[in-house]
Amino acid sequence: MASPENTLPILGDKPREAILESRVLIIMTGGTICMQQSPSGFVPARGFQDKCMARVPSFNDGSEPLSMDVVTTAAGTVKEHQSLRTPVTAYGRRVRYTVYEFEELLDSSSIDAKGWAEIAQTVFQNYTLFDGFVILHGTDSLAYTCSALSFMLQNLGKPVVLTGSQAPMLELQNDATDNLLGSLVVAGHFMIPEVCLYFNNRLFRGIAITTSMRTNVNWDMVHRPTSLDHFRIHTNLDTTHVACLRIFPGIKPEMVDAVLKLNGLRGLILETFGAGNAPSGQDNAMINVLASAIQRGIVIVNITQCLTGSVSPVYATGMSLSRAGVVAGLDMTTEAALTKLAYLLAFPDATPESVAKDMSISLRGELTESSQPVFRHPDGALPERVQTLTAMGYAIAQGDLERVKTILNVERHWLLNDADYSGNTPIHLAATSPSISILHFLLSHGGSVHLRNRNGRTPLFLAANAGLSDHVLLLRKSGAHLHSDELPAAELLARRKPGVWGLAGIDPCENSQRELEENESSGDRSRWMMAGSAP
Ligand code: ASN
Repeated sequence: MASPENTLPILGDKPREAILESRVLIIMTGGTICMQQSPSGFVPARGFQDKCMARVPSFNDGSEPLSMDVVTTAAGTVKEHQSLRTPVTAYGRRVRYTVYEFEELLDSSSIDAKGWAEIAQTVFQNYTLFDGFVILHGTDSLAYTCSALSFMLQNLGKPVVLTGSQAPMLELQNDATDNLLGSLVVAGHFMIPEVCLYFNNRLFRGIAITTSMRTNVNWDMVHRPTSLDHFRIHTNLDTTHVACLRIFPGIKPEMVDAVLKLNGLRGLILETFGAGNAPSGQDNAMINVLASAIQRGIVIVNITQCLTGSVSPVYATGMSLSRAGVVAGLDMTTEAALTKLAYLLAFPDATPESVAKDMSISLRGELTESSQPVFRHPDGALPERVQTLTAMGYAIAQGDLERVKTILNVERHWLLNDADYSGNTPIHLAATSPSISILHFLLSHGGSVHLRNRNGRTPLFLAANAGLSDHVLLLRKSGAHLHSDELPAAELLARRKPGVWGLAGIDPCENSQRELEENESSGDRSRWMMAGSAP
């Protein structure tokens, strides 16, 4: 496929391709990974970047970044941060990163909804400045935080990778180094727009195990936002009116009733046996207790205690639970179910019916709906892959929406993230396609607006460069912003020919030529991003 890009100025003495690097913000919340021994046992310690990363060659190639990175705290205060770079990875990029430490570093057993909100706010405040985020966290409540963030971060377009360790990074033998390096590589290289957990060389979906990986990403399993909307956060979870109860042999209906009568309770996760079974009790007493709570407006969700498998009404006891109005949580984990319930109940217009309905459908890939099609990975069948990409590129260039639909709909969603030899994804090509409806179609099927081609260009840059205002507006509406590395070139082009650059977030009148030169010479592009485009 031909590149749709015009020739652009090359900044500095190296071709842009040679300097392509990803920027990752590491958010340190605490946990064993940063802990040190104290008289009272292990406690979180500050100074992780200097103490644990700066002296390790795989985390520091020794090159000084030209500028400081700018990090905005959850409360909105802007702070300058020293950044470091990894050596060039197997994927031909360096990852430039900085560690931002929370004011209070926690043992994760103490985290609550306030801590989750602080993480979400920090990602939100820094969203346009970084390509991906790594959250360092303790392992005790890691699964809960992953699930909560999956619901709190809406229309997420960039990777958010959580990790931690069982042994502190400063211990001679630890699992922290591999977990951190792996997370950094995933956040800096793979456009997986989800909250993920990286541990022990495996990548998991934040709300359910998704895939094992080293270098192979099963792209068809990646959950992508399909609404044409900006990234936003929802930090209000109702964690105080939900509870979780594990069924055990001999559990009395009175015990379940006592929990269901707790003051103000709005939702209960019931961890049942096998495919969703619970003892029905003498004369159906258990079912009656559950049914009357549901009538009082309490949402009860059925989750299996088994590590794999799904709740399905194959047994009579399971059937009677669903007849009583208990929602089948299918294959959701307890953590996902509990945080999802807290998320849904916090909406001002939530009703027991609306919450019950949403609990059984997949919002972030947290459960497998039985009707959901299972996609097959192309297994790296190169010639077919290239043929399909070429056919797609041709259809986009021709503005042939029907053909684009046909190609994508034949189990080929992996195409959305794939790129031709110039690094252009279908979204890059659609950004300059004669048919805006192709761009609309690909975006609403989950194409990423944040991937950059080999020249480091985003689809937004290409659309603005081509002067296509409708394409620019649609991309902006879908959360696109210019990458900090593109801003000097965009400013230069906008000055020569304003065209539609204003719509892309560039305001040449606001920033004088002198400022541009100063910023280019100091390499401080982060500030341009802040002035140029808001999330
Ligand atoms: N107690 C620690 C925590 O969750 C455990 C760990 O990180 N391995 O913060």
